[in-house]
Amino acid sequence: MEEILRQFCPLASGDVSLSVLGQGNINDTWLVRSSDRAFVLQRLNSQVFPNPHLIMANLATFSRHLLEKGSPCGQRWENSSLLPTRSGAPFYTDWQGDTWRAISYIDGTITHQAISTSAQARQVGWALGHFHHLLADLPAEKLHDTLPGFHVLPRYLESFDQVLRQAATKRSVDLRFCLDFVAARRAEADLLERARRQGKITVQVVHGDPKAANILFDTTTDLAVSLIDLDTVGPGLLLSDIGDCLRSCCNVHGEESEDAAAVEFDLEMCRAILAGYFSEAETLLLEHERDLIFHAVRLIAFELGLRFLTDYLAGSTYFKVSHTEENLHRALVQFHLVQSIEGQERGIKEIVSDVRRCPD
Ligand code: GN1
Ligand code: MG
Repeated sequence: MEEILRQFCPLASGDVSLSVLGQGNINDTWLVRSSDRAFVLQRLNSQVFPNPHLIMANLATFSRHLLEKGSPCGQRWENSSLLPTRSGAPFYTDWQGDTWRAISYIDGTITHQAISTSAQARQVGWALGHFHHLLADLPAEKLHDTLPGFHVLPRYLESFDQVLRQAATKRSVDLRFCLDFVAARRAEADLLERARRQGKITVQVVHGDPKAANILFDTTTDLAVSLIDLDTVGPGLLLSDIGDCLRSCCNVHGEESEDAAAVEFDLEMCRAILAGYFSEAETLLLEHERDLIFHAVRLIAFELGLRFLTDYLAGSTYFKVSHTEENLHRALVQFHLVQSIEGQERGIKEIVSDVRRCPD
């Protein structure tokens, strides 16, 4: 680690403290503190992100854009940026071929693994809307697609089918539930993709992973300060981001809930998030796109469950796990969330039309 730290700052040993930051499913992250500086150090998962130079190029492009736009927005707002190595490179490759990079640390902030109040939920929506608003005039083709097929549900179904054909996993009760769940819903899975192909929905620069834990809140005011984890920022659908944010933040039990059957989609959180979003990004979404919000949240929860399930069947090589059944349990949590979303279709659609008429 000393060798790696030396790439980013001239530290004498003993002068520095390292602590694990966050609970990401993909990369490894630490907070590095010394007497005169603090920064975030990350080891990128090279299996998930095999082209680190494209990610760093994207980071540089949209960071420049955000810096140029930096107009006041009525509350504290900061964007993290890439810190080059001491020799001026955007990242460091170690002797094992792993990629390391440093990112600025936004002090005086915390993350919430799950959202617990509607004030926080409103802030979540505002922050996502603000992020979309800031990036709305950055042409999507200026960014590389770092994860081809990301959030393309029919592609995930194809790889699920392929993995399932080869899997020799014992069919437990939970696994059978998940397989039946997928079989019953796969026919309508290409709804958003079809609309995208027909040019009916907006492709612009999106975050790609706006889950609860990727939003920084000010430690004192509990107001949103930043969206972090920017590796998936790139061309995508506003509806995927909105859906993913609702999927994560309206599940107040959290993604790692022990009791999958107790997981629910919380309508009051949904109302507060959408009100916050539309207060900041009213004009970005077309009228008929708003009508698709219910499907966007339903489908992205289904997609994440399917991704966890596929990874479970493939031997958990994508998402980090601490035990062999973890990805199956995560899939169950998402599928129970889908059921709760489906059961509240009317309520969710009513909220969408309420907040569109009166975002405040
Ligand atoms: C992964 O980076 P991290 O761990 O926050 C995943 C997201 C999922 C999320 C679920 C690149 O995000 O798509 O929604 O786990 N990121 C990637 O927690 O696959
Ligand atoms: Mg991520």
